[in-house]
Amino acid sequence: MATKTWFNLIGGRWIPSKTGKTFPNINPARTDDVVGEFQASNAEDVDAAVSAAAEAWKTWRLVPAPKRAEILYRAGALLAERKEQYARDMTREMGKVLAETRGDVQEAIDTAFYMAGEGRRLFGQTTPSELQNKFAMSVRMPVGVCGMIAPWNFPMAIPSWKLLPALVCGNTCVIKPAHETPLSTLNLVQALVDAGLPPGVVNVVTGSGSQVGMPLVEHPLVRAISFTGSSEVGRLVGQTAAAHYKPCSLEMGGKNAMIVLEDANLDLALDGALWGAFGTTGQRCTATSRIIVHRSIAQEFTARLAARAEALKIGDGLDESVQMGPQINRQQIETSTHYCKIAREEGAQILTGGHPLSHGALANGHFFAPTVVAGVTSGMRIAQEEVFGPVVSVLKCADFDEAIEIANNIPYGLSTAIYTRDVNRAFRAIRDLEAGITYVNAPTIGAEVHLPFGGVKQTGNGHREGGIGAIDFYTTWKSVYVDFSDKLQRAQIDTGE
Ligand code: UN1
Repeated sequence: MATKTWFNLIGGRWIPSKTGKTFPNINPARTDDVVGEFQASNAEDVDAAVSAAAEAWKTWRLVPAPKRAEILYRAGALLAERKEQYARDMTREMGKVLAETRGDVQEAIDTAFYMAGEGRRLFGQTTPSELQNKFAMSVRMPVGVCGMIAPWNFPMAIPSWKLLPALVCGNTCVIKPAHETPLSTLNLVQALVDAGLPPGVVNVVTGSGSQVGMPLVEHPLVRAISFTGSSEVGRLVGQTAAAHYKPCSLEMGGKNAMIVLEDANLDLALDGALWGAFGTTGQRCTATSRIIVHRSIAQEFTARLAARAEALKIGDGLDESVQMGPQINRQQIETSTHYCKIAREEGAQILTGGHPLSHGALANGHFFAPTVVAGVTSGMRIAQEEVFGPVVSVLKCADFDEAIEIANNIPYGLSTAIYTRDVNRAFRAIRDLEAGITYVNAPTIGAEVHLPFGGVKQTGNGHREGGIGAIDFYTTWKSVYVDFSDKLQRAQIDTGE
């Protein structure tokens, strides 16, 4: 079968890049399977897309928000109809198992319905004026053209977190999907187009970070930037946006801790650890990558975790019986391998895994064995740096206070979890864990779309996706004063004294 070629969406037309070049999208479970050819775009394509978005903004911003929302409702319904196909496409381009890619599409459906609901809210405030016969209020205004750069690990959910709130607020968008997973973003945008989104309101430009991402961040007509990805690239994006005084939302790394206290339900904690560490092959910024276990139960917990990790069925995520798919590419396999080597050199013990898998049906894919590292202490690099693979470290703690101290002793602050049946300690953990998200008796993954998503410290720069945080980012406040006194009234001066 001939490989299908996919195009950029610019001004409502699916068109090739000005470069005339494409790049292949490769299935990470079987690298001889090419999902499609995608446009290898450059700054010229970005410029065309931004111009189309700027033109479309003139009318889109005037469409009443509840009407904009109707398009989101229809898009949500279309995504629900197409869920199975889009999930299969996603497993093929990204690798995670079908149950998870169905969840990823579901997250976009949830976002569509939630953000459509916001179309009838977008509340501002009315407030008394300090002067007589004067009315004061604040209203949310759209920002303008928004530039978005998405990661490959949630190829539909995360683009939906960016596009859908931006749209309901009256912005127009140019999105660069991750180089590894452009199809899922195109699928999401196809649903929006089929739902009646006017031309130019969303534009998609595929390609690399340097050729597409950076020109998008730098473009003078782009008013705000939303980026999800590595801390390394995020720093560059943030600095560039700052140089142009653009609001910029960065969502980056994590080194998420799960605390398991001595009174925890151990079976439950094990289920959580397995899902948190090896779901999405550990390639979530919320992945459980450190488990801090009370020393009295550490031996039993670690042995059982290693046994369960070893028993996971690894393979092509399109096979319903497979529990963990491949990593996204060769480079990620090298990173996982490298960190296992570092852990050994630091004196930690690899209880299971620690190496790529290439036997039998796994020969053509980027597979890595689920890995449990024991004997880890908080200062080790394996306990400090993000691996973004199926590698989890177990650390011991003497008590609750030490557990919190270890959990907080990292540069990141995205997600955290605590397993305990003691409500007092659970609430202290909620208060004391330095993170944007804390779970009690559940693993570090599983955020829902109507709550703020993001973190503290080097995880982000203070913005939130999801929930009302997204509406805050994609709108700007306008304060409005209406003076009906028919005379000049001077604030702070005509005080009536
Ligand atoms: C990510 O880890 O990059 O909470 C996003 C979760 C998902 C989203 C994760 N709903 O794990």
